[in-house]
Amino acid sequence: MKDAQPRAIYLKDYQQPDYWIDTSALTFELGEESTLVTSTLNFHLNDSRQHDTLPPLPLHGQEMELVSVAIDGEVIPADQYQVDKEQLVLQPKSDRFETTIVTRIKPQENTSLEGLYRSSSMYCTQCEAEGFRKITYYLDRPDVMSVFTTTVIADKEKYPVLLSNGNAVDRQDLDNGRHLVTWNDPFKKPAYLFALVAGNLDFIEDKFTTMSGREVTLQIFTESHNITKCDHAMRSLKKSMKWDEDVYGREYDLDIFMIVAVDDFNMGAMENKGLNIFNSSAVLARQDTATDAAFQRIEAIVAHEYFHNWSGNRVTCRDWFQLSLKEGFTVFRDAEFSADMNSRTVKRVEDVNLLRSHQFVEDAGPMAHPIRPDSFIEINNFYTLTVYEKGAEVVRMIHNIVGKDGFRKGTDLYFDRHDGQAVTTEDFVTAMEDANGVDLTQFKRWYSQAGTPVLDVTDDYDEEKQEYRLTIRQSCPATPGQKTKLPFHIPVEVGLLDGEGEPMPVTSEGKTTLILDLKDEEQTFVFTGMDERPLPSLLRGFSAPVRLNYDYSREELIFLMSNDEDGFNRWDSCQRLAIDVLLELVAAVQEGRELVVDESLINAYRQVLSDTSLDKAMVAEMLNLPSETYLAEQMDVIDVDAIHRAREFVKQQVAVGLQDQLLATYQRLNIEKLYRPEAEDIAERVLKNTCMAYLVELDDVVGVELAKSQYAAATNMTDTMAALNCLIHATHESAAPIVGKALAEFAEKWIGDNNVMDMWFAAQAGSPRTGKLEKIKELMEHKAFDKKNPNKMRSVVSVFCGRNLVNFHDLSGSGYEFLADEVIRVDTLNPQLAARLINPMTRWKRYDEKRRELMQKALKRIQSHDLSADIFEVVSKSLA
Ligand code: 7MK
Ligand code: ZN
Repeated sequence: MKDAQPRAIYLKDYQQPDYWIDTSALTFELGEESTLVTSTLNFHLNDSRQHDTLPPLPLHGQEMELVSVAIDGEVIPADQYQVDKEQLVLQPKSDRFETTIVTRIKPQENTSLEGLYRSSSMYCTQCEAEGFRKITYYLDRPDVMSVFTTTVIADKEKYPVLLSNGNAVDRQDLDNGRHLVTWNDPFKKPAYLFALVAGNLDFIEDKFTTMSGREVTLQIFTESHNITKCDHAMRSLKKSMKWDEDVYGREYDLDIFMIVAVDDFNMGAMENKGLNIFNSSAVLARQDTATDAAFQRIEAIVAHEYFHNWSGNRVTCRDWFQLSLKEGFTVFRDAEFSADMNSRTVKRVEDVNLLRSHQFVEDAGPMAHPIRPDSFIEINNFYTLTVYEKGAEVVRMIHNIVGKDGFRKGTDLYFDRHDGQAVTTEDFVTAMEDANGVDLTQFKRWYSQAGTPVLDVTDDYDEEKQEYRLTIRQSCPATPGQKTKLPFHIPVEVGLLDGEGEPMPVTSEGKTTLILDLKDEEQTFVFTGMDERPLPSLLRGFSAPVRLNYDYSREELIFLMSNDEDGFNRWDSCQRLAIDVLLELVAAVQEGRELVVDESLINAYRQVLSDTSLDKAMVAEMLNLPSETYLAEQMDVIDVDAIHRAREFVKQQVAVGLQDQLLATYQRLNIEKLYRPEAEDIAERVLKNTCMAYLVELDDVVGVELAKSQYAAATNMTDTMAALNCLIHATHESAAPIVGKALAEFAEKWIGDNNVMDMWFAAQAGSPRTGKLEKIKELMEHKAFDKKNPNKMRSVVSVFCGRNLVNFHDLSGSGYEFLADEVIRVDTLNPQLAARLINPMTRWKRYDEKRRELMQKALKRIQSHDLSADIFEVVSKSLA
């Protein structure tokens, strides 16, 4: 343990600061040995706070050397301020004053990738949430907003490109081969949105004319060897700018918008004002280097960061407990954008899959928290699926409650009312209420209560009265610190199908779908004039982030699958059927019974494959068996081996049962075509490759031959990776020699491309057959591997521990010891990365006794080290 145990911070303790900052002028002298930062800040006293005398001014600051402090031009002697590892405390003598603080930092030694650091040949920053305090002493909190002017000085030959937020207002050549660029950002912003980049970078440029006719310059910067991979991000940016004007009436506000790609980055990307910094994996794409999934992810992330310019930057968060204010809202915005650009139902299915297989797990684990947490030890641990994805679901529910036009009225009021302010989730909901005249008091419990609500639905039909009654009971399991919960306001969208599969009217106007507002613990909804017993289609479009139980028979699920007018529920019925069949087989494996796959699943899949009215991407989604992670979620005691056996068995039986149809579908779709990363073409590829993945399950060369030829002929990375993955997973003996050769050739060809090599690493680390622990360790010694790089670590360690369940959970405990070693090593370099890596071990209570003990032991070993606040919080909450 560290000398002092990290302490929790509480939302209820929020207070405004005693001083505000009006302007921040920063000068960076980037040198080989160290970087000198000169900061000149103009403060004024916050009059809305009570003071008898002028309060002290504590400024955040970490890991830097204080060179000098002056107030209003007078140097302050060291006995007139206090400085320790976390802060510098000054004593102001008037209610308006200017500080000039000089600090020295060493970006080249900064491995945390927070603050100012180096990534390959360049300098870059990441300040959200609290990284700015590693650059200079400051009021590093989001409610302190000021106008920034930034001057960057560096060697002109090594760092010809010098960037910061806003508009470039000065450029000069200096002595000793150095040069200077000054940037001014006229919009007040908190320090977490500050950015600086210096390097020898190439860029592509384009223009966008805004709705009011202003011309904006768009630039994307990368190291020169990646410059041919920026076009897709540029197209995505222009689409995003147009969409935010069309759908939200939001226009861009500076003359220039820049994106920079860096290889070493903890997250996907960052919305710094006018200067977004991206993980290279979230920008760079060319048909031969990136898969369709990567193209779509890039489009979504570019949009997400761009949309933050309004939902996050123009209107920001008062404190970090409000993180979901900007993140939940912005994820909702980017999801709607992706739905409009591609297939709406497919996007919904992908998002619900992510929520159910990962966010639900988080909500049921030791780190469970409401979308607006009450407390945290380390804020970096709260950039979670709960804050982001569940947060977006909560915004979506508001959207559905007030309707599309009502939502737009609400956002117009919110942006208008709060432009230039740092606000709370409460303010967001109030704007929605005020614009629509609705009362969301009960609804707001979604912000304060953690855990995934459960809906138990029963029904009955009274033939005489021609009445159908749906009874819904809600409950929510206890979560840390919240034993009991009050009922939520849950919008449950439902429809009813008659015996022919036709939709029945459910409202007096004859509509066939309706939102039921569930507000009590138990409510019964009565439908009259029902001349036959209907089959209910429940929670259409996944209208609320809940688990829903209704006792469907397999026949009913198949019926819904082919007849429901709600596309999402057609998919969901198929999933429910597959889960039902799979869990039955898991039990059979555990009891040593013979394994037999219910023919009804195979018949259902046959029907899906031949349904030409369905979007091909939907067919692929329906044929996708639920992941091992999601199946694990459904069990009281997780049995990874039984889950794996059962799932492999079903895959193989589906392949046997549908062999001809799978092959025919593959051949029909495997045609030479110009590559376009557009929804229709992507759908064809994904369905083709799904069929191939089944065919390699056969005890036959046919699948292996297909994969081999596709691998040889592929002209895009989607087809290349799909074929490589099929070869890796194939069980037939003919695959082994081919896969070794393919992997070697692949590495030789792509050794210089970081993002492509990440896929090569992940493909091997995630395979139950090739990805044994020995292989994992070997991959980490590969010359293209970098033990400090987050993308590399995730592609091997996180993929192994999170997806390769049978090997990670090996009964020897070797997987747990390996992860503990890595967490301990990484924690000294990059605590944020370490905290993400440890995640799979935090769920130890869900496993059998032997594994529980082994994981607990590994966690305790981690706990015995000198830990960062990040790992301290995760480990202590997990063991509690
Ligand atoms: C997404 C914060 C940033 C986790 C998921 C992102 C981060 C963490 C991108 C970093 C973001 N503000 O835009 O939300
Ligand atoms: Zn974001």
